[in-house]
Amino acid sequence: MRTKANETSPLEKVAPTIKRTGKSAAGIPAIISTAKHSIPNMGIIRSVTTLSKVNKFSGFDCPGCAWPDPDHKRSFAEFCENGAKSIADEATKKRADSKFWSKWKLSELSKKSDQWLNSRGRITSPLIIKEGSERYEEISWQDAYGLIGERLSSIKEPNEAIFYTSGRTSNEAAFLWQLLARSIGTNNLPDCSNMCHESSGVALTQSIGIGKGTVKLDDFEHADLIIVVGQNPGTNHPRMLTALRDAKKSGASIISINPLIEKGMVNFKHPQNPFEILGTGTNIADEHVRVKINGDQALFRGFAKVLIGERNQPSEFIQRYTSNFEDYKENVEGTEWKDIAISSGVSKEEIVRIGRIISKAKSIICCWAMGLTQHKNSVATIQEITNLLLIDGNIGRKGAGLCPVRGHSNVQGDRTVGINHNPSESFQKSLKEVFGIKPIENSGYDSVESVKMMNAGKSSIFLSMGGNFLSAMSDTHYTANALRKCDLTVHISTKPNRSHLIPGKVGLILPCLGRTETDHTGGSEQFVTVENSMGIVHKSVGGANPASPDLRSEVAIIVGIAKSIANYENLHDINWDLFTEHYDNIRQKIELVVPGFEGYNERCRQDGGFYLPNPPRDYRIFETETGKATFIVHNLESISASENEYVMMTIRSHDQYNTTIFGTNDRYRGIQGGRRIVLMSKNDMEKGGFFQMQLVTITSKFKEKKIRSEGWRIVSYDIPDGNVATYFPESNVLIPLDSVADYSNTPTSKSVCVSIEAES
Ligand SMILES: Nc1nc2c(c(=O)[nH]1)N[C@H]1C(S)=C(S)[C@@H](COP(=O)(O)OP(=O)(O)OC[C@H]3O[C@@H](n4cnc5c(=O)[nH]c(N)nc54)[C@H](O)[C@@H]3O)O[C@H]1N2
Ligand SMILES: Nc1nc2c(c(=O)[nH]1)N[C@H]1C(S)=C(S)[C@@H](COP(=O)(O)OP(=O)(O)OC[C@H]3O[C@@H](n4cnc5c(=O)[nH]c(N)nc54)[C@H](O)[C@@H]3O)O[C@H]1N2
Ligand SMILES: [Mo]
Repeated sequence: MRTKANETSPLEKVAPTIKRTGKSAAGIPAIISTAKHSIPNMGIIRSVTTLSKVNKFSGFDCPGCAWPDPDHKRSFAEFCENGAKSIADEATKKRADSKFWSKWKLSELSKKSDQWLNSRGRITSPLIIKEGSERYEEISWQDAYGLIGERLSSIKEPNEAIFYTSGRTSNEAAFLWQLLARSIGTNNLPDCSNMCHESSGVALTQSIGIGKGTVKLDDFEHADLIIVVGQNPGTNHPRMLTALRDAKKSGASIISINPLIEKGMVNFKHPQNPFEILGTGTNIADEHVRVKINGDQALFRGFAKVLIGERNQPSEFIQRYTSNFEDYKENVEGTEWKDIAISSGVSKEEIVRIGRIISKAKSIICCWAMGLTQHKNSVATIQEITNLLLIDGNIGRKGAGLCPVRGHSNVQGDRTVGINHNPSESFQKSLKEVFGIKPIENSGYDSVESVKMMNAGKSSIFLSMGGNFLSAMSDTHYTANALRKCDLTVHISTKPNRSHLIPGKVGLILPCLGRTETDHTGGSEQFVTVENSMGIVHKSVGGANPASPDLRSEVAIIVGIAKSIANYENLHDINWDLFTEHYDNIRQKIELVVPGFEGYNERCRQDGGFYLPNPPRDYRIFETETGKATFIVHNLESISASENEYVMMTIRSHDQYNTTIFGTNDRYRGIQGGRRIVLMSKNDMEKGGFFQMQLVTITSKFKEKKIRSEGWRIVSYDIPDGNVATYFPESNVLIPLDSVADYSNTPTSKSVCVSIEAES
């Protein structure tokens, strides 16, 4: 038996310090921070050459986020502080080589922090941890493929295997990954999207017939009102602040809806514009609505009440393009202001005041991210917002539309090319025509179901294309249990993370090339393609030398695995070698299977790439059941904690990329040197008898289940009473696996009922 490894980062011994924050976001501190993270990792020359290639027509796509690049004009430095951190993290000169892995027992490694683990550097060669062994050791690529092939060939039922995907994976690799899974006979393709924008996809598909947003970057310059809900762009999509600033210059107003006043929305100084850095910066948000956690459905119902009250009759758009308006209207009119105010935490007067601003606006864009998607009623909330925009036809015209802002840089592309546990009939039909793969009747497991199935012993092989499933998923201890029960876990990764420390009986780590690196698979220089948040597919080509000669591309690894599997008929009918000869051959197949990719190889080589079709945006065509955009009606809901309990959201600090921790500071929120903190209002601190930096234990409650987590510290913060905030991934231990969003099954990472007690 292997010694049990710690499933989370260790407790922190020292309390963080609180610093007064500056008046504006970005500016000089952002430049200093970029240099601080880039130079120690990459050195000066590599920093300048690598960073100069980010988001250029001839360079690589920033792995930081999915915000689009300008269609035409691109500056010398088309990246942001946090993009630079992600790039430096991948292009680091440090190495977690096989000597490192053979030196440490897993149980010892697991006592180190997530930040320490990641900062060991790039993984350089394939590794195996054998049954009962305490350490990883080197293995050859051929032996690793052979082992995976042998295990996949010997399963009795295809659903015993699970193929997870994180959202950095290119279109080419993602397409082959799903092809591999489906040729074995399973739709078990959970992905990070299940924990991220799944609720947006489900909601929008029902309402407007496409699971994506309906705006282009250019629309921002033509909008007269932009609403940013449940999103912290200053940290997570800094380049979006440039678009917001430019929109303001063209006359748009901006409303931010968030329990927190996030710094980036207050004042922004463009780090690449010397006049702005020295000047006073731009105030981004004209209005801030301090909604309480999960109060958005009610809030948007309130706005709708104002709009519907001010319109005499349904617009031409409603009559021509939508269905179910009368139902919706009745529902809105029948909702009491009292209920709206209680559920949203915002007064009727304030909602009416903001509602009138919305009512007057001619073209509205609404942007959102995780603050909306990770609650029980997320799908209902996003449909409520869609309804509001439909009232005045704010979809399918210039300067207006829905804008779910994606996270991982290719999470949207992965879905487009088939990473979906629940594929459409037409997708499976095309796979049959092109590859002869029989459509699989049942949907596969999403992330939550995968954990259940591994725990139940029904799935025993977990293969992961990137990501850090253990730390990203809810209910960390239960998820760890699931992974430990597997016969085989395989992680195709660039950097060490905690998932590697909780292998199955046998565990493999297969190191791959990252975005920044050159890829010579098949003997010539290859590039990959990605799709950003606004449906633009474009190429990405790395320029740096690979971190180790022993790395392989994600594409090459998938082909290596596929070729080592013995007994699947569908799989053997596919000429896998074709794909590693040249990636154009993969793109040709994608073009045959996925609509909208006509002339893929030619069009992706054009500067800036090409837009995928988006019928609601381009033609006001809504491919829903009724053929119209649908006002979908839900009962009003919001989470409420009982007396002496709090509703907790789990958010990102400024120094992390999801589960990758770059540092322990959250500059914009003024927290330095620690992550195990609970943001709490002054009132709640007084009421609960807590003092600043007090050590507390948090207990979450969901149905019958209670989970305790120790070693957190209270930090006084401007947050609505009754609400608290902690950082993920540390707080994922507290989110019960069964606490999920209706319809999308996304863990409710922003709605957790907790009690908090002082530690003695
Ligand atoms: N630097 C950096 N960039 C990133 C990432 C990263 O970790 N680091 N992650 C990437 C990924 S995968 C994603 S999905 C995105 C995430 O980008 P965000 O969604 O901006 O990330 P979160 O920190 O989860 O922030 C959620 C925001 O929603 C607010 N919020 C929470 N609950 C509610 C609510 O009920 N209502 C409202 N109105 N607001 C609420 C919080 O106060 C916070 O401002 O960023 C991407 N970009
Ligand atoms: N409580 C809570 N939990 C959350 C969230 C939350 O807000 N709160 N947010 C959720 C969201 S929005 C998301 S998207 C998920 C993120 O879930 P994941 O996508 O699974 O997690 P990441 O932290 O992005 O994955 C980081 C790892 O990816 C690997 N990696 C990096 N680049 C590459 C590459 O180019 N190729 C390959 N093969 N591997 C690479 C590295 O080894 C690194 O350690 O987490 C979710 N979990
Ligand atoms: Mo995400």
